[in-house]
Amino acid sequence: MPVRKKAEVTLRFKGIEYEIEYVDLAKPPEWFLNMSPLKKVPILQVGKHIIFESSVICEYLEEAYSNKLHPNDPVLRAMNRSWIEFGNSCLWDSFYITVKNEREEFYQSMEDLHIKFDQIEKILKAPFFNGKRISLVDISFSPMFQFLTYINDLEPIIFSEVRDPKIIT
Ligand SMILES: N[C@@H](CCC(=O)N[C@@H](CS)C(=O)NCC(=O)O)C(=O)O
Repeated sequence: MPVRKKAEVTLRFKGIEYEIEYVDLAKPPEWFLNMSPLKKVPILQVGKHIIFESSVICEYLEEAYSNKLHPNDPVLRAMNRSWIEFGNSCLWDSFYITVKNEREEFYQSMEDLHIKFDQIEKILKAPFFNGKRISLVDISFSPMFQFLTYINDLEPIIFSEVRDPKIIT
Protein backbone atom coordinates (compact mmCIF):
# COMPACT_ATOMS: atom_id res chain seq x y z
CA MET A 1 0.00 0.00 0.00
CA PRO A 2 1.52 3.37 -0.94
CA VAL A 3 1.91 6.11 1.67
CA ARG A 4 -0.55 8.81 0.64
CA LYS A 5 0.93 12.27 0.73
CA LYS A 6 -1.00 14.91 2.65
CA ALA A 7 -1.75 17.01 -0.45
CA GLU A 8 -3.37 13.97 -2.07
CA VAL A 9 -5.35 13.12 1.07
CA THR A 10 -6.60 16.74 1.15
CA LEU A 11 -7.61 16.59 -2.53
CA ARG A 12 -9.55 13.38 -1.87
CA PHE A 13 -11.18 14.63 1.32
CA LYS A 14 -12.45 17.73 -0.45
CA GLY A 15 -13.66 15.72 -3.44
CA ILE A 16 -11.54 17.71 -5.88
CA GLU A 17 -10.90 16.11 -9.25
CA TYR A 18 -7.21 15.77 -9.97
CA GLU A 19 -4.73 13.91 -12.10
CA ILE A 20 -1.56 12.59 -10.57
CA GLU A 21 1.75 12.09 -12.30
CA TYR A 22 4.36 10.08 -10.38
CA VAL A 23 7.98 11.03 -10.85
CA ASP A 24 11.03 8.81 -10.53
CA LEU A 25 13.15 11.00 -8.26
CA ALA A 26 16.25 8.96 -9.11
CA LYS A 27 15.77 9.97 -12.74
CA PRO A 28 13.56 13.05 -12.74
CA PRO A 29 12.21 13.99 -16.18
CA GLU A 30 13.10 17.31 -17.73
CA TRP A 31 9.53 18.67 -17.57
CA PHE A 32 9.50 18.08 -13.78
CA LEU A 33 12.89 19.75 -13.24
CA ASN A 34 11.60 22.76 -15.15
CA MET A 35 8.41 22.94 -13.09
CA SER A 36 9.61 22.24 -9.53
CA PRO A 37 11.78 25.08 -8.17
CA LEU A 38 13.22 22.89 -5.38
CA LYS A 39 13.22 19.77 -7.63
CA LYS A 40 11.05 18.04 -5.03
CA VAL A 41 7.62 16.44 -4.99
CA PRO A 42 4.83 17.23 -4.56
CA ILE A 43 3.99 20.16 -6.77
CA LEU A 44 0.47 21.19 -7.77
CA GLN A 45 -0.32 22.66 -11.14
CA VAL A 46 -3.37 24.92 -11.17
CA GLY A 47 -3.90 26.22 -14.69
CA LYS A 48 -0.57 27.74 -15.63
CA HIS A 49 0.53 28.22 -12.01
CA ILE A 50 2.76 25.91 -9.96
CA ILE A 51 2.37 25.62 -6.20
CA PHE A 52 5.06 23.79 -4.26
CA GLU A 53 5.67 22.72 -0.63
CA SER A 54 2.98 20.32 0.54
CA SER A 55 1.84 22.45 3.51
CA VAL A 56 1.34 25.41 1.17
CA ILE A 57 -0.56 23.21 -1.32
CA CYS A 58 -2.87 22.05 1.50
CA GLU A 59 -3.44 25.63 2.68
CA TYR A 60 -4.32 26.66 -0.89
CA LEU A 61 -6.81 23.76 -1.21
CA GLU A 62 -8.30 24.71 2.16
CA GLU A 63 -8.80 28.33 1.10
CA ALA A 64 -10.09 27.58 -2.37
CA TYR A 65 -12.46 24.64 -1.73
CA SER A 66 -15.32 23.71 0.59
CA ASN A 67 -15.38 20.89 3.19
CA LYS A 68 -13.38 23.05 5.57
CA LEU A 69 -10.61 21.35 7.44
CA HIS A 70 -9.29 24.16 9.64
CA PRO A 71 -11.17 25.36 12.75
CA ASN A 72 -13.02 28.71 12.37
CA ASP A 73 -11.49 30.30 15.43
CA PRO A 74 -8.32 32.22 14.41
CA VAL A 75 -6.36 31.24 17.52
CA LEU A 76 -7.23 27.56 17.12
CA ARG A 77 -6.43 27.81 13.42
CA ALA A 78 -2.99 29.29 14.15
CA MET A 79 -2.40 26.66 16.84
CA ASN A 80 -3.31 23.92 14.32
CA ARG A 81 -0.79 25.39 11.89
CA SER A 82 1.87 25.32 14.61
CA TRP A 83 1.20 21.61 15.14
CA ILE A 84 1.34 21.00 11.40
CA GLU A 85 4.92 22.35 11.58
CA PHE A 86 5.56 20.09 14.54
CA GLY A 87 4.23 17.15 12.48
CA ASN A 88 6.64 18.03 9.66
CA SER A 89 9.58 17.74 12.04
CA CYS A 90 8.23 14.38 13.34
CA LEU A 91 7.96 13.15 9.75
CA TRP A 92 11.66 13.79 9.20
CA ASP A 93 12.52 12.12 12.52
CA SER A 94 10.48 9.08 11.53
CA PHE A 95 12.32 8.89 8.23
CA TYR A 96 15.72 9.12 9.95
CA ILE A 97 15.00 6.17 12.25
CA THR A 98 14.78 3.98 9.16
CA VAL A 99 18.28 4.83 7.98
CA LYS A 100 20.12 3.98 11.21
CA ASN A 101 22.77 1.31 10.79
CA GLU A 102 23.04 0.27 14.42
CA ARG A 103 20.24 -1.17 16.52
CA GLU A 104 21.17 1.10 19.45
CA GLU A 105 20.94 4.20 17.25
CA PHE A 106 17.56 3.05 16.01
CA TYR A 107 16.24 2.69 19.58
CA GLN A 108 17.67 6.06 20.63
CA SER A 109 16.07 7.82 17.64
CA MET A 110 12.83 6.02 18.37
CA GLU A 111 12.91 7.31 21.94
CA ASP A 112 13.55 10.88 20.66
CA LEU A 113 10.49 10.52 18.45
CA HIS A 114 8.49 9.14 21.39
CA ILE A 115 9.28 12.26 23.38
CA LYS A 116 7.58 14.22 20.59
CA PHE A 117 4.66 11.75 20.68
CA ASP A 118 4.33 12.51 24.42
CA GLN A 119 3.85 16.18 23.52
CA ILE A 120 1.21 15.29 20.90
CA GLU A 121 -0.51 12.98 23.38
CA LYS A 122 -0.88 15.89 25.82
CA ILE A 123 -2.50 18.26 23.32
CA LEU A 124 -4.55 15.75 21.29
CA LYS A 125 -8.29 15.80 22.01
CA ALA A 126 -9.03 12.40 20.37
CA PRO A 127 -10.13 10.78 18.29
CA PHE A 128 -8.88 13.68 16.14
CA PHE A 129 -6.55 16.53 17.01
CA ASN A 130 -9.41 18.98 17.67
CA GLY A 131 -11.87 16.37 18.95
CA LYS A 132 -14.70 14.94 16.88
CA ARG A 133 -13.90 16.48 13.49
CA ILE A 134 -10.97 15.63 11.28
CA SER A 135 -8.81 18.64 10.37
CA LEU A 136 -5.79 19.53 8.31
CA VAL A 137 -3.46 18.82 11.20
CA ASP A 138 -4.68 15.17 11.28
CA ILE A 139 -4.12 14.90 7.54
CA SER A 140 -0.64 16.36 7.95
CA PHE A 141 0.24 13.65 10.44
CA SER A 142 -1.25 10.87 8.32
CA PRO A 143 1.78 10.10 6.07
CA MET A 144 3.97 9.71 9.16
CA PHE A 145 1.54 7.35 10.86
CA GLN A 146 1.04 5.32 7.68
CA PHE A 147 4.81 5.05 7.34
CA LEU A 148 5.38 4.16 11.01
CA THR A 149 2.67 1.49 10.86
CA TYR A 150 4.82 -0.41 8.35
CA ILE A 151 7.85 -0.09 10.64
CA ASN A 152 5.80 -1.13 13.66
CA ASP A 153 4.83 -4.34 11.86
CA LEU A 154 8.55 -5.17 11.68
CA GLU A 155 9.54 -3.85 15.10
CA PRO A 156 6.46 -3.44 17.31
CA ILE A 157 7.91 -0.82 19.65
CA ILE A 158 6.61 2.28 17.93
CA PHE A 159 3.08 2.49 19.22
CA SER A 160 2.28 1.91 22.85
CA GLU A 161 -1.25 1.76 24.21
CA VAL A 162 0.13 2.57 27.64
CA ARG A 163 2.25 5.54 26.60
CA ASP A 164 0.13 6.90 23.74
CA PRO A 165 -3.49 5.83 24.39
CA LYS A 166 -5.00 8.78 22.49
CA ILE A 167 -2.63 8.56 19.52
CA ILE A 168 -3.48 4.86 19.19
CA THR A 169 -7.19 5.67 18.78
N1 LIG B 1 9.03 20.32 2.60
C1 LIG B 1 8.74 19.62 1.36
C2 LIG B 1 9.52 18.32 1.36
C3 LIG B 1 9.32 17.58 0.06
C4 LIG B 1 10.34 16.47 -0.08
O1 LIG B 1 11.35 16.40 0.65
N2 LIG B 1 10.10 15.60 -1.06
C5 LIG B 1 11.02 14.53 -1.33
C6 LIG B 1 10.29 13.21 -1.51
S1 LIG B 1 9.36 12.78 -0.09
C7 LIG B 1 11.74 14.82 -2.62
O2 LIG B 1 11.12 15.26 -3.59
N3 LIG B 1 13.04 14.58 -2.68
C8 LIG B 1 13.79 14.73 -3.88
C9 LIG B 1 15.08 15.45 -3.66
O3 LIG B 1 15.31 15.95 -2.53
O4 LIG B 1 15.86 15.51 -4.61
C10 LIG B 1 7.22 19.36 1.23
O5 LIG B 1 6.59 19.10 2.27
O6 LIG B 1 6.70 19.45 0.12
